[in-house]
Amino acid sequence: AAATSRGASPSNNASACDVVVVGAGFAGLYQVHRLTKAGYKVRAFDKAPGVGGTWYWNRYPGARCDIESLTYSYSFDSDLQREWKWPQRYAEQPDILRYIEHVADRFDLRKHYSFGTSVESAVFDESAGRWKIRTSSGEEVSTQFFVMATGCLSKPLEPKFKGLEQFKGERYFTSRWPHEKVSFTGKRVGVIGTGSSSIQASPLIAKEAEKMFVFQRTPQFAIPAWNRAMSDEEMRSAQENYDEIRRLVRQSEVGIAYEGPTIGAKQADAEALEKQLDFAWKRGGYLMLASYPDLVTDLESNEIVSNWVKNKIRERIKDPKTADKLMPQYPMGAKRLCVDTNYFETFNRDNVTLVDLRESGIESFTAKGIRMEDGTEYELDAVVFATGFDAMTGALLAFDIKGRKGQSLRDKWQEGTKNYLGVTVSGFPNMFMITGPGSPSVLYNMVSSIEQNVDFVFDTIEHLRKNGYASIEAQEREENAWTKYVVWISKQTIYTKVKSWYTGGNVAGKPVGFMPYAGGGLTYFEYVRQVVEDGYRGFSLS
Ligand code: N01
Repeated sequence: AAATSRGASPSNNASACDVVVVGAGFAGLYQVHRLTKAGYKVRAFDKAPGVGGTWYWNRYPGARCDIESLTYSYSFDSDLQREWKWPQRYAEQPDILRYIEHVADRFDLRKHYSFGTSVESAVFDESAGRWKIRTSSGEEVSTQFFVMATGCLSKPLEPKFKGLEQFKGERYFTSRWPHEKVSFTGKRVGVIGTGSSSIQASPLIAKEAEKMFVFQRTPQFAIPAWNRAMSDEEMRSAQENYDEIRRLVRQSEVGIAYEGPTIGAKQADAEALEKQLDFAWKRGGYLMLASYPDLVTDLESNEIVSNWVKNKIRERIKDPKTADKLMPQYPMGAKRLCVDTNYFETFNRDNVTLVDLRESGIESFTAKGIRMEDGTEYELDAVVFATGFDAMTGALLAFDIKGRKGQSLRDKWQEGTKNYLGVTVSGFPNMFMITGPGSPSVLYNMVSSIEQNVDFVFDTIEHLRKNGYASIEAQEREENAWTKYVVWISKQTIYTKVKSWYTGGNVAGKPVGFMPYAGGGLTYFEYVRQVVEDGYRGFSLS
């Protein structure tokens, strides 16, 4: 099916299609599903040999989702959600991967993909009004539309440590974990980083290793997951009440099913505050940040809750000196809040040492381990890099994307991520990003924000087809206004108070700004709905 009745039409070339989708994670698969079901000719690519996206790569011990599985799952098909059984409250990586594989099979999506194939360049041909996509297999595909479903946290960050090449021990990245079991038994292991990945992996590595050293640059907040198996009864009840679960998700600004207080933390009296925080703590997980509605916008309220949480963390650590070192010193949630199982208790073990990089930094790697600036040496058999990602823009800028007049996205974004609605970029017609910078993405339940963005892209392509348009492009003026609005909103929040992957501050040389849309999912969805209702306000259709 040719996508539009007017404008550029596919040539007879077998490599021509309506839409190219990059990525086989939650976003890419759903996009491919929506488009192919409606008859579009789609070519899709992923550099991994299989589906799963982030859940394909992140196989480190303890990897699991920090959003409850009942909501961290597709809502687009009621049979799918009624039939699937989640074994645990927070699913672990193998279960999430199994779910994604099931979806790929159920909707027969694999046949549209070339796996093990990276996209190496995408160039907009202005005279033809089409994109030329070149892949690692040497193929060139001509397409009318081009969707980057490449994920927010998919380009690993590999910090350059002096002397790393000399190190003779084993090296692992949490974000590229081997498929076979890695054994740490009898080994001295160094873990670098204390973000979500390390917080999940370290307690399990500590159980195996002879000795584990955690190299911490910034202490993190973590809330217990209180993970547990889902009983048959609980799962059955959820399956029967899925409409209600999704309704609660849809009315929440963070995309998680919950109902919370309507006043701010600083307005609550002491007794009510204690009761609410105790309730939130016992419920556990990411929702601690939603225990009061003003925690990301009001520093005073945030401080009240941050201090309460720090006291809870302190109770979990036996040695007061270690506890001091593990105390976060920024507003809770400004860096992505972590969800843990026995993280802080891990530092009570005799075989675990916290190495505080604020006291002395890493001077270099040596053949045998790590030498610190103060001369201390740690002999290590293995090092685990849990050093995070070049988030939000890493995958979008990983290869050359060239729009009108040969302008590259890298050049356009040199000083920041200009975009319209987080889905489109002026100068790059018919190109879409799923959960790109400027959309709620990582501040919302990822699967739900993916579904909304994918539906928007699909509806837009359908709108063009039905109305005889060949092209859609964000107008520069609207793009500037949206970009300014995203920055303005971020400045009303705690998120800009600390360096993090949200701001780009974790990557040397990356422009620092706040990338996701922080105004809340509901507000964003309503904004996008209005744009569409106003006849795609801010877009040029031709
Ligand atoms: O990465 P991170 P992550 N020397 O960037 C440190 C999602 N996720 O992979 O904070 C020393 O959070 C760095 O230190 P600092 C989730 O959204 C979800 O853990 O920059 N240390 C930090 O401690 C999460 O937020 C799940 O000072 C260095 C750590 O490495 C996001 O992915 C599980 C360093 C990186 O932490 C990223 O999490 C896992 C250096 N040169 C991930 N460079 C769940 O669903 C970096 N660090 C639960």
